[in-house]
Amino acid sequence: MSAVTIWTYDRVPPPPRGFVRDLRLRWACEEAGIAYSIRTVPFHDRSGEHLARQPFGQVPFMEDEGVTLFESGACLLHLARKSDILMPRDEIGAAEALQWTIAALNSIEMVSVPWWFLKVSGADHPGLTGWLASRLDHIERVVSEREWLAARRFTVADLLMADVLRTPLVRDFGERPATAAYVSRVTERPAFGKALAGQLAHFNASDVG
Ligand SMILES: N[C@@H](CCC(=O)N[C@@H](CS)C(=O)NCC(=O)O)C(=O)O
Repeated sequence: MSAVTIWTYDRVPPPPRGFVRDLRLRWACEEAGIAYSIRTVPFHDRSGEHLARQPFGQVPFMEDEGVTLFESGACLLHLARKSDILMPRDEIGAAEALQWTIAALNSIEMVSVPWWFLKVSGADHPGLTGWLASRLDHIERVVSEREWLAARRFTVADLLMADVLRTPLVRDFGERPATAAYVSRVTERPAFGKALAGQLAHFNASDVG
């Protein structure tokens, strides 16, 4: 039994397989060589123990030797403390990685999630669309000037930013070649491939029986 346990749903429909946020935690563990096991909560019955561990009835959440955590960003930062592959040890590199991790969540995903949610609901909001375009244009400039967000090398910030930016609707929203190259560069990492394969195998197995 491994020390780190990652919780996800027992099943989800075909989309969003490959995009459920437990993938972020799997990916971080794969990068850092941290052994992990997967446990599940029911997709259709979010109550009781699930709400005690994740107050919004979402996934992922995790456990690590008595530490229990929800919010994928918090889980990633917790895992990143265990490995300098994810988080540089020097003060400046660590501060940069922390800054860009929060930026992925609070400057990009904070806009991209409501945007795609309204889009798939058939209720496009022009103001929100313009706001997202502006944020994506700024990221396009950033990644056209540097290969990695922090510390001149891959960190947990790239893992999270690439995961936010690889959302299909976001990828299809305008031509941003530096961002496309950045997302490819980060997701070509073998650890991402293993995490993705693991999540797909998990949800595909739930179709059987
Ligand atoms: N801010 C949360 C968002 C978690 C989240 O949106 N999880 C999705 C799966 S990727 C979910 O459980 N959605 C169902 C819901 O929101 O009810 C995090 O990053 O952990």
